[in-house]
Amino acid sequence: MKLLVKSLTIVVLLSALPMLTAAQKDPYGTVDTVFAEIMKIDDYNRSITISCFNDEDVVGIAIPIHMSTGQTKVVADSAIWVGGRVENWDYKAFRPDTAIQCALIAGVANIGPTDNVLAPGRGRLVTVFVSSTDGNKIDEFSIDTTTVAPDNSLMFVVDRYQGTPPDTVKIDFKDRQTIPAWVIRKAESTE
Ligand SMILES: [Ca+2]
Repeated sequence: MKLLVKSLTIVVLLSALPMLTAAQKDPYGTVDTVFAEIMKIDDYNRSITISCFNDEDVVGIAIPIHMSTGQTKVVADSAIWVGGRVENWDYKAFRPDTAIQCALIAGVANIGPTDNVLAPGRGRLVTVFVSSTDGNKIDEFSIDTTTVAPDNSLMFVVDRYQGTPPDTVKIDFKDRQTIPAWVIRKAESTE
């Protein structure tokens, strides 16, 4: 029951936040950036390393991705959070939807009485592994950000308190959602 309540809370949280989006914005310092780095593992497998830069405390992330692969179908089959910057967050979600070649990567820092934050910095969040589903080699592979049901688009949620004590400011819920920049990089092939 507790788990059910927890997941309902998350669904409500994830689905309610995007409705507040008015326009691209990041009023907290400079614009935060999400980087997606694609690496070829072999002819049938790719990895996508998602990292980010942020210069304020962040407590929520939603990073939906769409994969374009020409004729070959792929599945995003796992996500590794270990060693990443949000490893200790209460809730980390990886929700692939193979039918539409999308995956939603999402995280909420605190579900219970914890005070996790993604402090200002730069580095890896998660690595996603992708493989061919139909036995064909992956010739083309590119990704972009997208919007996936129930209305999740690329966004960060900043902490309710911003600034350095004693100049800490409490931020209204409606102003806590930011839209980071999105940068795709291709890692050097080892071939
Ligand atoms: Ca910022």
